Amino acid sequence: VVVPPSEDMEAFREVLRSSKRIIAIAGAGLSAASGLSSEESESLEMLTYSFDTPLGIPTFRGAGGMWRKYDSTSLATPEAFNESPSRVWQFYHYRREKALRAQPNGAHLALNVDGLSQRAWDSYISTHEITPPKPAQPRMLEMHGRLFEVKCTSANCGHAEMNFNSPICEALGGTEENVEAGTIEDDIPVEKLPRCSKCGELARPGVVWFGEMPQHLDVINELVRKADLCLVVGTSSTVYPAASYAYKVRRHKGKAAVFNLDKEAGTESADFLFLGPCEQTLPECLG
Ligand code: BJW
Ligand code: ZN
Repeated sequence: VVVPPSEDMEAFREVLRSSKRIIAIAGAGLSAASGLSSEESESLEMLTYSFDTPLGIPTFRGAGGMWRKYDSTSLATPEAFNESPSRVWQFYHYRREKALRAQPNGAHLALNVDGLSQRAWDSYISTHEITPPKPAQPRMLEMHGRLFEVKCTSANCGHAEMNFNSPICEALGGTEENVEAGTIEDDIPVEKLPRCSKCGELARPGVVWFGEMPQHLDVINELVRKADLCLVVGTSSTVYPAASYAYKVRRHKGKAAVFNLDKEAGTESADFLFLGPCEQTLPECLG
């Protein structure tokens, strides 16, 4: 018999209070509602409650997801990059520009996990004039890499660095509209795409594509093995190994709670389900 997950917030809070090792798996849905307004970010209060706008960062799957316009294997694989670095770079340039302009939302603040969470946290610290405790372990592990890292494609060099330039190179500037429209053209010569700052070879985004090894797996596996509560936030739970973590935590009698717009996403491995925008449900449940 499959027991449907509970939506009882009080029961969840009880589990939360008694849990000692909590992990959260955050997917693209965490930032889906992070809008483009900058004036609104001035006060933290506003920043936390003002992002029910449709202007956000597109997810991969689900309503408005990028994989509805594009085939994931034509953009997020090493083979796609070899075939057309121009096409793949246009996709990543578009996403960099979106992320650069986005503001953290209530879910980032509640979880304090990614680049946007760091900004929410920094803003919280400066508003409240507190010194944060040093975490024993890194707060966040970016297992699928970083949009703002740029890596050399030459095995001899391997240089990697963070790069927040907008645009990342002249030739990519202005190509965002095509990506949005679903019509990327393979028209940028490879010498005009981002190049390694050390050796001049072609550079690639520092993300993890299908078929590549996710990062920090040793630490992550250890955290999963010991976790007594697993929060699954804004992810379709379709990409492995991340999609298996909630199941693994439950297998050793830990609990799992899903925060998603879609009642089908990952809920076969959940004790709790909080259906709705995570920028609202997470602060409510964790706050
Ligand atoms: C909201 C919301 C709001 C919206 N509030 N919710 C068959 C079986 C098993 C595995 C495989 C298999 N065939 C191939 C594989 C392996 C493959 C895989 O899993 N493929 C599947 C498609 C089947 N995996 C890999 O290749 C991985 N590597 C690997 O396996 O290495 C070997 C290995 C062996 C043994 C052990 C360990 C490793 C690598 C995967 C790399 C994925 N890369 C990407 C791109 C990253 C770079 C970039 O940013 O472009 O990662 S693809 C993309 O999908 C991205 C994401 O991290 C990943 C998951 O997506 P996510 O985050 O779940 O987003 P969405 O869009 O799917 O979902 C958004 C959700 O949010 C939806 O549910 C919405 O409803 C919800 N939402 N707004 C709450 N406001
Ligand atoms: Zn190089």
